[in-house]
Amino acid sequence: MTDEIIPIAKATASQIFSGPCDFRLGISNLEQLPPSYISEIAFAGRSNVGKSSLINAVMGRKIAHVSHTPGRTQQLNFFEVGPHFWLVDMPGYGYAKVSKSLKASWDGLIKNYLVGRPNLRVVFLLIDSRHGLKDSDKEMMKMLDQSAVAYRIILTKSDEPKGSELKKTKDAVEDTIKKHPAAFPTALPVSSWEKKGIDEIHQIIMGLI
Ligand SMILES: Nc1nc2c(ncn2[C@@H]2O[C@H](COP(=O)(O)OP(=O)(O)OP(=O)(O)O)[C@@H](O)[C@H]2O)c(=O)[nH]1
Ligand SMILES: [Mg+2]
Repeated sequence: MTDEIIPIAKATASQIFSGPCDFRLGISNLEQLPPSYISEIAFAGRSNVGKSSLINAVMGRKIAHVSHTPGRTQQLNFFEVGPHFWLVDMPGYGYAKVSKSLKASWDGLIKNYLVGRPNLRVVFLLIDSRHGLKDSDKEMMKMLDQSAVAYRIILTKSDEPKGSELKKTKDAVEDTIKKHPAAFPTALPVSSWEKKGIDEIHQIIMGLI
């Protein structure tokens, strides 16, 4: 049974993820938010965790800006994936080096978008596999729980830590997420550089749209 179903799902995923994908708009305040008529999938996480890189890996092309310098993505950027769904690249949170007022404005934008978007199907909450959960991640998880937004933890840059270190971080993260009602109970390690975990993300998205 499973052998019959998986190839069909994969063919559809490959059509969708290699089909058209266009940058639609970047917004820095919620009044510019487009109407919510199509499913959205958002990528959130601390600055420099690898959100834009993961969006590029998921779409198999360079659409989102990547930078060594934290704080590169400064708006909510919306990408339209054919007629199927929109991907949302978010500014990072927890970046200490921007001014207090800019930080407050990004945090407000992120928070208000996440809690007020009925067509938001899931938030991929990215955690750096080298560092594990930070206080700012825990605050974000609490906020997502309170607003009943479904989220899945993704462990980025899994090409960096040793296998044993990665397992330790994954176990610790999963221990914590058990206590968070809106979180999917397992954490998915990915590497945008090595294209690991990308098929799994395609399948998760396919299950939601
Ligand atoms: N080792 C490794 N580094 C990665 C990977 N993905 C991204 N990076 C690096 O991490 C840095 C940040 O990547 P971005 O994709 O710009 O991260 P971001 O979360 O969008 O950052 P902001 O927009 O500033 O919040 C860049 O130097 C990337 O090359 C990965 O899979 N493995
Ligand atoms: Mg970015």
